[in-house]
Amino acid sequence: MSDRLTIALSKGRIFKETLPLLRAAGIEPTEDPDKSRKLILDTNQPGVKLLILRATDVPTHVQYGAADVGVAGKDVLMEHGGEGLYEPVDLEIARCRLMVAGREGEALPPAGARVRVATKYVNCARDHFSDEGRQVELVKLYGSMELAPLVGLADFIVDVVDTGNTLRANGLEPLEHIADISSRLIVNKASLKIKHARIREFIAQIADAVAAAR
Ligand code: PRT
Ligand code: MG
Repeated sequence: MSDRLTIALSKGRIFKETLPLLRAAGIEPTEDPDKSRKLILDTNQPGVKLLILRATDVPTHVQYGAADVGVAGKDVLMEHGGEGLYEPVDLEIARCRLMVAGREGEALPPAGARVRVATKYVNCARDHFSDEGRQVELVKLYGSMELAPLVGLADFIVDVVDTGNTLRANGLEPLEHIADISSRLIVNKASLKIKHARIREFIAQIADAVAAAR
């Protein structure tokens, strides 16, 4: 029983980039989550299952022990707060940068001026701007943040940026760097105690695979 391992993942880029790391740990899903409608996927190992979740829900499932371990972007972890979670390995995948962006040629005004910022990262944005001594009005969105400055919903956005193509395509430009982002292996603290040997082995296998991919 204590050998069972439930792994929380999101589909898309995190699933794709985690797959080779899981393979190195001897774990192969028997189905492709982008083709299956199943939310619990079996693997070649009888005790190992994958939960397919929204990226932002991965830390919550691991925090409450619905999954023993998971893979989540540092952006999602910073926003979540990370309570109840160990974060033993930087997987060095799904890299991007958390940035402040705005309309091309429009700088942030001096601190003191009221600005409105649209983002799904309201906690990260609040912390960042308060470090700068700025009071900002935050508008919580769940996606397509790049649209907000174009339609007058906000002056600036906080979002993750990879190539910068999405910003450019919408007449926006990056203004401030908040954090370098990559995905992390996260572990439920109680699981680590109860399934110590199995999870330690899994962490070591994943860490070795990350080092080998470097
Ligand atoms: O898509 P969904 O709303 O379901 O959830 P999600 O966007 O949180 O999940 P997903 O799978 O898109 O992203 C999962 C994780 O991948 C994020 O939490 C980040 O840690 C990481 N990551 C790496 C990225 C990107 N690169 C990225 N480019 N997440 C999102 N993007 C988006 C960004 O929001 C923007 O719209 O891609 C666009 C920018 O890309 P460029 O290349 O045009 O700059
Ligand atoms: Mg997305």
